[in-house]
Amino acid sequence: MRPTLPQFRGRLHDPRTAVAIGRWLGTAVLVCFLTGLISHFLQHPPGWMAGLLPTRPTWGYRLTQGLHVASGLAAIVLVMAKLWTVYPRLFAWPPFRSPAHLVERLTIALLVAATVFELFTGLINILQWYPWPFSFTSTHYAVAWIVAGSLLLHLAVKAPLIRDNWRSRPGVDTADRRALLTGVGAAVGAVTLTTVGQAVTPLRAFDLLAPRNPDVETQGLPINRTAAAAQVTYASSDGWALEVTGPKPYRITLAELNALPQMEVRLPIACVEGWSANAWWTGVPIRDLLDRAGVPRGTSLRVESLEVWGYYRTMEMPAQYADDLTTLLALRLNGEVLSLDHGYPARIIAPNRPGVLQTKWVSRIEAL
Ligand SMILES: Nc1nc2c(c(=O)[nH]1)N[C@H]1C(S)=C(S)[C@@H](COP(=O)(O)O)O[C@H]1N2
Ligand SMILES: [Mo]
Repeated sequence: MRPTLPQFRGRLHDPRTAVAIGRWLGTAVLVCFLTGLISHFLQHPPGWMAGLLPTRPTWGYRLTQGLHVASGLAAIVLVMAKLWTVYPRLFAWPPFRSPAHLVERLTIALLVAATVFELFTGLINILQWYPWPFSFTSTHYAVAWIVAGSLLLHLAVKAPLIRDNWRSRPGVDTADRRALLTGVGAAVGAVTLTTVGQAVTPLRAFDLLAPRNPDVETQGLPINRTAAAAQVTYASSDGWALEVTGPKPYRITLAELNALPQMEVRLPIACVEGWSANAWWTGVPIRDLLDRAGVPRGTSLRVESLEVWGYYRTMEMPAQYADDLTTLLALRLNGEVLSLDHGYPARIIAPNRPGVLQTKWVSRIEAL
C-alpha cells in the first residue's frame, strides 16, 4: 500500500537545478580531491616516489593546500544546496523500481555518506579538533577514494540527464532558479572570503571565520603545536648539541652553529590544516652540515626532535630536499632567535613541504 508522502510543489527541485549546482560541486570536489592527493603523497610518498617529489615552486604546497581547504569549505555550502534540491526524491514511491535502480540509489547513499564524512572530518581537522579514535590522515585519504569512485558511477548513471539539462531552457522558473543560484554563489563567496585569509595574506583582514587567530601569532607566524604541548622546555634544550650522523659523525653546539656561515631564505610554513604564512628564516644550510659529516649528495635523512611524544617527532627527508640550497637548520625567524614555540634551539625549514614536516626542536640528523 502506498503510504501518505509529502507533496513537493517547489519548482527548483528539478534536474536542471541539480545539474547547475552539481557542476559547481563537481568542480569543488575535483579540486579538493586532486589537491588532497598532492598533500597525501608529499607526506606519505611510496618508496619509488620519494625521490621524485619537487622542491619547486617553494610555495607549491602553500597553494595546493590553500585550495584544498578553500574548495572543501565551498563544497560544504554546495552539498547542502544540492541535497536540498534533490531531497524530495527520498520520498519517491516505490523506493526502487528494479534491482539496477536499487543499486543506483545505494551508490548515491554511499556517495552522500562518504562526502559528508570527508567534509565533516576535514572541517573539524582545520579546527584542530580530533574527537575520533581513528587516524585522521589515513581515514580521510581512504574515504576520498570512495567519494571519487561513487561520484564517477553517479556521473555515468546520470549522464543522459546531465546532458539534457546542461543548458538552461527559457521557461517560467528561470528567474527563481537564477535567484537560488545567486544565493548559493553568494554563500560560497561569503564562506570563502571569511576563511581564505588564513592562507592568502592580503585577505587576512576578512579572515573572520577561520580558526587561525592572527592574534596568537608570535614572531609573525602562527603556532600549531606549542612547546608546552610537545613537553619541550628551555631546560630540555640546556646543554643541547645537535648530533649529525654519517661517515664522520659529530656533535655541534648552538654557539658553534651560530658561528658557521648563515643563510637567509624566505619560505612559507603551509600547515595541512589550511593556514600558511611566509617568513624570513636564518640558519645553516643542511647541506653544509652534511658536508662536515662526509655525507654524499643524494642521501636522504631522518630528523629527530627533542619532543617526548608526537606524530611529528621524527621526519624523513628525501635527498632532493636535503641537497636544496634553501633547506636550512633555522636558528632565527624574522630576524629574532627562534622562540621556544617556533622550535628553539633549531628547526627545519625546507621548500614546498607540508608544515608537519618542518620539524621543530631538532636534536639529531641521521643520514640514511
Ligand atoms: N617536533 C615537531 N615539529 C613540528 C610539529 C610537531 O608537532 N612536532 N608540528 C608541525 C606543524 S603541524 C606545523 S604547521 C609547523 C608550524 O610551525 P610554527 O609553529 O613555527 O608556525 O611546525 C611543525 N613542526
Ligand atoms: Mo601543521
